[in-house]
Amino acid sequence: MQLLLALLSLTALITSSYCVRIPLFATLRHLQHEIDNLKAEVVVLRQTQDQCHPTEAPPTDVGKNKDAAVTVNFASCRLTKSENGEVVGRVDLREQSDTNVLQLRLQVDGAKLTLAANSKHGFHVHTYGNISGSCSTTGGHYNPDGVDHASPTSAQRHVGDLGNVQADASGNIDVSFNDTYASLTGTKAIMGRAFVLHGGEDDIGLGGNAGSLASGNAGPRLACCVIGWATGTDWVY
Ligand SMILES: [Cu+2]
Ligand SMILES: [Zn+2]
Repeated sequence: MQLLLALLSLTALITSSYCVRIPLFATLRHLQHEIDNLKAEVVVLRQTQDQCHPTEAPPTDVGKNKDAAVTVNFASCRLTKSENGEVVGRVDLREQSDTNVLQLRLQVDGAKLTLAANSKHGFHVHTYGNISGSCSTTGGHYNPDGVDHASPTSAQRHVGDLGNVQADASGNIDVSFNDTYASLTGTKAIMGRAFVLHGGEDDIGLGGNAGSLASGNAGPRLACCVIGWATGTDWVY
């Protein structure tokens, strides 16, 4: 409206006499001033619109990476005879990051340990990965929770409680099994600790005495090994 009035004034001035030159210039300056004001308002309006409707693209990676890369870890060790360090077997392990299942395979040459046919033997993870002084230097069952000895399927157990393994009719051991409590990584990690194969059967904490609640009365430590990382190239389950 102001612009219209100004234009009307300008027209009137142009059609009037030469002596109104000064008011004409004043009106032109006023017009220029109005135009500058309008330009400033347009700038402010554009800025406001940008704030209400940002021009940046919204994040496009929302919801992606739900299936993070699955990693698979392997471990292995060679079981050595407690009395002389002779290799008598091996333990192989595999664990996949998207499960809580630790896969184990234990193979023992029964003749080297004179295992009886179909005999049962306690098999545990002991605390220390030190077999420099035979298997006697591996400490007790790995037990970070400070609870009693039990079976692998008990709600509460030593992390190291893997129960019993059984020899076949020839006295050899070749068993594959899973455990869902012990792990290669995290707070229940057995890495760097020791497997111990015992001469007797583990009573899984049901023997009714202190030895049962501590270690299952599984008898002498026949063979052991220190758990270390492996490539998995010779993994067989
Ligand atoms: Cu043991
Ligand atoms: Zn135990």
